[in-house]
Amino acid sequence: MRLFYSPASPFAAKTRMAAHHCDLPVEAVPTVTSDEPADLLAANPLGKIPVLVLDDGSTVYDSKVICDLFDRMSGNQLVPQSLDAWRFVKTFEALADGVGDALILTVYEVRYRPEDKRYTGWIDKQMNKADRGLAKLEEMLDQLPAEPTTAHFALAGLLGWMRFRMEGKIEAERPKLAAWLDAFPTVFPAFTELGPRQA
Ligand SMILES: N[C@@H](CCC(=O)N[C@@H](CS)C(=O)NCC(=O)O)C(=O)O
Repeated sequence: MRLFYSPASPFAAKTRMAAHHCDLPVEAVPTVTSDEPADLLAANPLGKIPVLVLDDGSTVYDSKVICDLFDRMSGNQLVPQSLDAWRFVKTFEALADGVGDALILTVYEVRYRPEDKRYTGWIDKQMNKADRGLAKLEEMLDQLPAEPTTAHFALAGLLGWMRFRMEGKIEAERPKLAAWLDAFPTVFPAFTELGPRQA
């Protein structure tokens, strides 16, 4: 299996950590989405990473579906199967991903839009979504299962990315999440290698 990724992407890091946890062989293919390379667009018309290309050539996206596939391939090593635990983990994962989506839009607004065309009302709206989401994630943190799940990998991807894209924000505003991230490599040592890093 091949996985289109970039070192900074929180969503790609989530799927790479998940594959490692399940001991699934994945070849990581570095990809620059802003170049819109033909092989990426052929694999995912949205031009986003992560994308998984299976050995038979079929493609899988986005990060939630890739993680669900890994979960099925590994005999449910990523998501607990009791109804309540499944609901909690998948909702936590969706919230962490949603915070990432909102924050990435604020980054893209600055990166891709000329300064005189930027709209701070839009950035504020996305930032408010992210801030409400981070508060809720902090509230839910104690209920995470002890064993790593897709919720853990989504949160570690998000917070690891925030550490360099929004330096100081989690430490100043969400110290419980910051402490959780600091401790995560002791629970999952491969975070040091597979967590998001500034390209
Ligand atoms: N919901 C998607 C989000 C993926 C996403 O936004 N990826 C970013 C990189 S972190 C991307 O590919 N951006 C390029 C673009 O939007 O064109 C997922 O969970 O995989």
